[in-house]
Amino acid sequence: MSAEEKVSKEQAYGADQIQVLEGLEAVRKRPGMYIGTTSERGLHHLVWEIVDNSIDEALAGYCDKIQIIIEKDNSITVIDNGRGIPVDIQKKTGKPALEVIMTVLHAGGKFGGDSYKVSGGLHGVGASVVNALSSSLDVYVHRDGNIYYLGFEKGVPQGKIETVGETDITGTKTQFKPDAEIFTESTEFNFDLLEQRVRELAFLNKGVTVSLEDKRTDAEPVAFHYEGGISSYVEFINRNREVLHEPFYSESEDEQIIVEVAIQYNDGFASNIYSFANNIHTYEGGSHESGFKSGLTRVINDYARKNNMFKESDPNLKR
Ligand code: 0RA
Repeated sequence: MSAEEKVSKEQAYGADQIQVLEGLEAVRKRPGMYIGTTSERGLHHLVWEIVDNSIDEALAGYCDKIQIIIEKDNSITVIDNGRGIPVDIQKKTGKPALEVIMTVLHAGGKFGGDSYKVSGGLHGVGASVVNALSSSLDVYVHRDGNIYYLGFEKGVPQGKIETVGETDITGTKTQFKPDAEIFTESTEFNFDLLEQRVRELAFLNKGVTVSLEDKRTDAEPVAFHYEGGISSYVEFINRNREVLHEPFYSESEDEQIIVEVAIQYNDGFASNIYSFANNIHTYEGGSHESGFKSGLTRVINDYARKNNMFKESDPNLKR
């Protein structure tokens, strides 16, 4: 590298650093713009932003275990057995991928790579926002036989990545403590609230074990793992009802869009449809849900007509 090249590279690096610091400052100044609210809900949202990255690693096929631990001091540890966040220097930024993921806003789409972030939190803003809103955040990466460490305070890296040991596993461990200066209402995590979503994530991501442990109490950790995925979910929803059959299940893919459906009728007359898109419960439905309803109604009507289950004069079933 020539002297000029070196200077221009250093300037680019300096400009980059300023952008990062400005980004972190923007998040801390208006956290609501990034996580919706700094209430209990926003506090818990931080957990899902970190867990989503592990879920994405699971969706990519590299991770089948995610552990969430509420520590005694109400910090949160998330451990996955994925590939480990890359620590090598990125060409584009001249910085380690790990540092970029943890400090650059919207390093979504995913982490500036060519794959897209699939699992979405409510706002899908990523680890850097959690980092900015945490008094401390520590990442340990197990990768290539080494354990790498990088620590942050209020999003700012406290040094360079260090090698702190050797390992024969791969994965990422992130521990963060939400900043009490930001979460002024409460920095205490609610086990039941976390457990509900942990169970849901396990139903929605079949084969992935998601566990939750509360070190503030001496309760046993809970772990959820459903080989049946959303089929297990409908069985769970119907657990206190008379069911009429085993769940019907179908999965298909078209133009990289994967659709999964599980149906199980019970002896009641109320219909409950739960729809999700990218792991997010779409409470108000949408074209995915209404399209499904129309399709199901049409198929049932066609079947019933063809098999003379209606009288000629009977109207079709309505959706
Ligand atoms: C390999 C490549 C990339 C990310 C990861 C592994 C990875 C990230 C996280 C975050 C939490 N756990 C993780 N485990 C693995 C980058 C891929 C890309 O840029 O598309």
